[in-house]
Amino acid sequence: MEERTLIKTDLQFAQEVKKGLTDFPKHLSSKFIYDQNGDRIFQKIMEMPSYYLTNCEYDTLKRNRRKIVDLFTQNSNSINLIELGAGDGKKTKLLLEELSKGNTCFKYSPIDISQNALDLLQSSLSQEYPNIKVDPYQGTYIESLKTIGNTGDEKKIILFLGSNIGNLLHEQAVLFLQELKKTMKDEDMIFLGCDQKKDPQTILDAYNDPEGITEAFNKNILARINTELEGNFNLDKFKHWEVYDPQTGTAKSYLVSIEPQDVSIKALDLELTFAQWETIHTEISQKYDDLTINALVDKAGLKIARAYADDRDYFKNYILVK
Ligand code: AVJ
Repeated sequence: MEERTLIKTDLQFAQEVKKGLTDFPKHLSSKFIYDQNGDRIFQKIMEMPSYYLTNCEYDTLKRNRRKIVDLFTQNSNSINLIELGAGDGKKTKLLLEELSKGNTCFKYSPIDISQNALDLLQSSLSQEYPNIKVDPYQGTYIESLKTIGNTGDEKKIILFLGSNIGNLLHEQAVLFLQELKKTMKDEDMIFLGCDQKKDPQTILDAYNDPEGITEAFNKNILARINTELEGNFNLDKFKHWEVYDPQTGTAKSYLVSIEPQDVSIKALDLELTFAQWETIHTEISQKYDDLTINALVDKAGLKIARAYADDRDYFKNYILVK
C-alpha cells in the first residue's frame, strides 16, 4: 500500500472504527458514510420519491423564503449564514438568492464533514452566484463549534437543515444546542429543520427503498474501511436493516451479518468475528413532534420564535433564539 500521511480526519476515522467494532454490540458512526461515493449515493437518496424529507423542506423554504429572510436580516445590516452539514446546498440556494435581492450584506459559511461536498458546493456557487462571499470549513459538528464561536460581530444565522439533527440522540442534541447557544449573541438565530412523526410506513419506506440505494449508502461505511483501512469486509455478506419505533420516533439503521464470518482490518491490526445475525448499528434518524421539540429547545435554554411546515406537516423548520 502507498504511504499516506495521516491527517486529522483519517486518524479520527481509524480510532472510532476500532472503538466501535470492538464494542459490544458493534456500532459505527453515520458521519463516516460521507466520502465522494457516500455523497453521490446521498444525492440519489434525495432524488427518491420515497425520501420525502428534501422535497418537503425545499417546498417550505420556497414558499416562505421572503418571510424567513426578513427575520434573518431584521435589525442588522450584516449577517453570517453558517450552515452545519451543508451538503449540496440546494435548499440553501433559495435563501441565498432571496438574500441577494435585499441590501443586507452577507456571507455564507458552509460546514461539512465531506471535503468533496464542500468543493462541489463552492464551485457550483461560484458559477451560479459569483458575487456571494463563501467561507467553507471542513469538520464535524463539534469541531465546527470553535469556528462558529470565533466569528466576527455580524449577526449569525446558524442553519441546521435536512433533519441533520436527527443523527443525534436527544441528550446529545440538547448538549449540542447548548453549545451552539454559547456561541450566540442576543440577535443570533438558529434555523432548524426537523423531520416529524407520521405514518410509520412512510418513514420506513424512506429508509428502505427496494432498489437498494439506502443499502449501498449504509454499506459505504464498510467500503471505506476496506479502501482506507485495508479491511476485507464482503459487502454481500451484510444486509441493510431498518427499524422505526413509532413511540420514540427513532429510525435505526443496521448492517446484519448474514452468516458467521471473520473480517480483518489490517491498518488497525484488528481481527473481528461476526456471529450469524450479529449487527453493526450505523445510524439513527430521529423523528420529532411538537412536544419533543419544545422540550429539547427548552432544555437547551432556547426559544422557538417561528415555525414553518409543508401542507402535510411532514417536516418542520423552526427559528430558535436565545
Ligand atoms: C442526512 C442525516 C438527514 O437521516 O434522513 C438518508 C441520512 N440516511 N437515508 C437522514 C440518510 C439514510 C439523512 N440525514
